[in-house]
Amino acid sequence: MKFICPSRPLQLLLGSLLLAGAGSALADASHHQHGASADSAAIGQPGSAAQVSRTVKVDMTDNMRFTPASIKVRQGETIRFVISNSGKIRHEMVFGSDADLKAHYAAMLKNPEMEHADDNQLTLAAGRTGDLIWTFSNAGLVNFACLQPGHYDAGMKGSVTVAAGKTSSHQH
Ligand SMILES: [Cu+2]
Repeated sequence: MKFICPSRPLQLLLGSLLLAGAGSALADASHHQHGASADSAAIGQPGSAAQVSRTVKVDMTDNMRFTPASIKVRQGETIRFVISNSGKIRHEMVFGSDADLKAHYAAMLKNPEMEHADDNQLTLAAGRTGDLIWTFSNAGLVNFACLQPGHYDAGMKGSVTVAAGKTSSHQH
């Protein structure tokens, strides 16, 4: 099977128009790179099993919802998310800023076969359950979503509210 990229002739056409000096209006309509990338450290970092303070169960279903979709933690907590896919199709839980998730989702839509695996996500086949351990080091909102094509648009997203202040310890 042979694929022909439809954007290529257009780019060539645009290029020749620009060279001919007739392309200023078209140049304005060309794609602009979204430069700003959120600081990934803001959402926290992978945690270790020894640090886990709490387990939170999250269920993913084919009606494109996380249950619960709203989770509250305290700054400094390390949470073991026990994530289940009780649907019949693949789902995933990906942590990120809203901007990062949107950008990642757009990339997934362009390339649905893209395999993506990272510390901040867990992709599960139908019926599977898995763990993701995450340390929430900063107060604020950490978003999560399923970036499988169509799922994010259908509202498969949620958030973790990280309350300010370290969890109390018994240091003297
Ligand atoms: Cu999904």
